[in-house]
Amino acid sequence: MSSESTTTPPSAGLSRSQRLGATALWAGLGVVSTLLGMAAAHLVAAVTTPSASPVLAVGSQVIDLTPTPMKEWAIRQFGSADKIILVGSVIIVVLILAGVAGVLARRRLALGAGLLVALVALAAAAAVVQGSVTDLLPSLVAAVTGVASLWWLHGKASATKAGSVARTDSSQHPSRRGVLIAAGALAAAAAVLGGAGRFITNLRTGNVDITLPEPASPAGDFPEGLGDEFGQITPLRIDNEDFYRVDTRLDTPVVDQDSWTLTIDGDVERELTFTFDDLLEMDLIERDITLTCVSNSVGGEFVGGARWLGVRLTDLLDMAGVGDTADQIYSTDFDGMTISTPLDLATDGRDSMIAIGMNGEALPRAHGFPARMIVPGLYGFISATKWITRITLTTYAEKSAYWTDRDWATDAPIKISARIDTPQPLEQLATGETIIGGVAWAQQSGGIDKVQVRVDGGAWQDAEMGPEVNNDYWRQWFYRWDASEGGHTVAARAISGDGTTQTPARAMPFPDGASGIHEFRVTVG
Ligand SMILES: Nc1nc2c(c(=O)[nH]1)N[C@H]1C(S)=C(S)[C@@H](COP(=O)(O)O)O[C@H]1N2
Ligand SMILES: [Mo]
Repeated sequence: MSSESTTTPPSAGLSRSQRLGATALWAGLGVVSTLLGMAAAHLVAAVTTPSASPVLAVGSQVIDLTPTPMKEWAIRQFGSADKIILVGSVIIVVLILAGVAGVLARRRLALGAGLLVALVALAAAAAVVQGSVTDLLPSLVAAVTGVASLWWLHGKASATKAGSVARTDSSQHPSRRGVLIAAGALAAAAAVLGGAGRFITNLRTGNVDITLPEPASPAGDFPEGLGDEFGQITPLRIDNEDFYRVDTRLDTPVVDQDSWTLTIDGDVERELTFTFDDLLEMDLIERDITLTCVSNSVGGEFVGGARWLGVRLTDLLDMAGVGDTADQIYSTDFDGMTISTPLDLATDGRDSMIAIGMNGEALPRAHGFPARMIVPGLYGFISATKWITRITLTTYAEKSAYWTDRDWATDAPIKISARIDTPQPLEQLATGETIIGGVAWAQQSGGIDKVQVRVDGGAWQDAEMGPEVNNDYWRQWFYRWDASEGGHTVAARAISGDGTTQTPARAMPFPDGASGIHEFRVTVG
């Protein structure tokens, strides 16, 4: 290489371990500079647009671009941890490249800085694609902070013996310790900035305390569910903090209820726009409804029962006057995300609503504040639009929603299913009486009539049933099993009020929901 003849290689004259140490030091400087840039950007994003934080912007872009089968695989592998794993992976890749940038900077600062800028440029592009031009700000801050930090550390490290390009006597150089102290100070600054960003985000995404009006049509008394004496059966009603969350977002969006509006347009006689206060003044219905995600695998955790308060969807649609060509309710969230709902099913008399309350409180921000759609009996991905701002009456031929574009079904009623909550798969149990128990759901199909349990592939035995809430709500169940020593297989299946028995035929969640029996092994004794 011709350049080698004019430049002394950075590692010339050093021992192997010194060379390794020097490389590690420079990689570390790249990592510290990048962390500082990311933390500064995170803080700026927390104050402006949280989703424009570089790592989140890249993560969201990855979500959008990931093919459906791979996304399904990730959800199967990681469940509700999929987002953490995605963000973690993005951070790891970024930090590896940051290390490379540090090593490059050792030879030429411009090379390392160039790689950092290229990384930030990717994040900036993602932020703009996901949001708007103003979302560039955090990335700009990341670039400036990261490069300035690398430049500063480069100056310090180049002057040390191990880091120097043209080495002379070590006594004339500042110690490596000085570099480490400088890097440590920047790392501490990164932790402070990142922590401040997190603090502000938590403040902004806190739930809104609003006194909700009394419903014109209340849900009535809620029965006491099966208690602790039945082991670990899921509570009959899930608290807001514990309710499963599934959406395409990596942040918790902050939507201001005072400027929020809901518009009904498309094939309607008159286009209407409602404010949050308009909804509060309308007749409200209150209903206990179990929400389920199409991505839920058999025995999975993406299902939950809650009490919802909202305006009847048909009240709003009647005010607008739906035309006769529409077959799809195409709803849009505050950020342009779209969900399709079959018009005929949503308006067939079931308790579809634009919900503003969940379990006696305003909707938590993570669950759609200020308002979301709830349609009993349809999986959330075709009905439960959170942060909803627009309802467009249209046709499937004319407009296709986010998951339709990713080949998911447009018609997806919730499949009947029983889940065993206790015992857990592969659990080690004592001999004697053991509770096998869980929940089962069959929304809009006459509710759950029966659950049956099968041990070691024997005959199906009727379980005892918890209290019935309504046909749109799940039901707890349990079975007293006299467990004998050895390995056993336990299974449960549900039978709905309209006489449908849960099918043993296995299906994956894609494209219209999982089916099959929840069955697994336990060990007794
Ligand atoms: N705006 C928006 N609404 C959304 C989603 C989304 O990604 N964005 N996910 C849907 C899916 S797939 C489900 S299962 C439900 C989950 O609602 P939850 O997070 O309140 O449980 O919200 C639905 N509404
Ligand atoms: Mo979902």
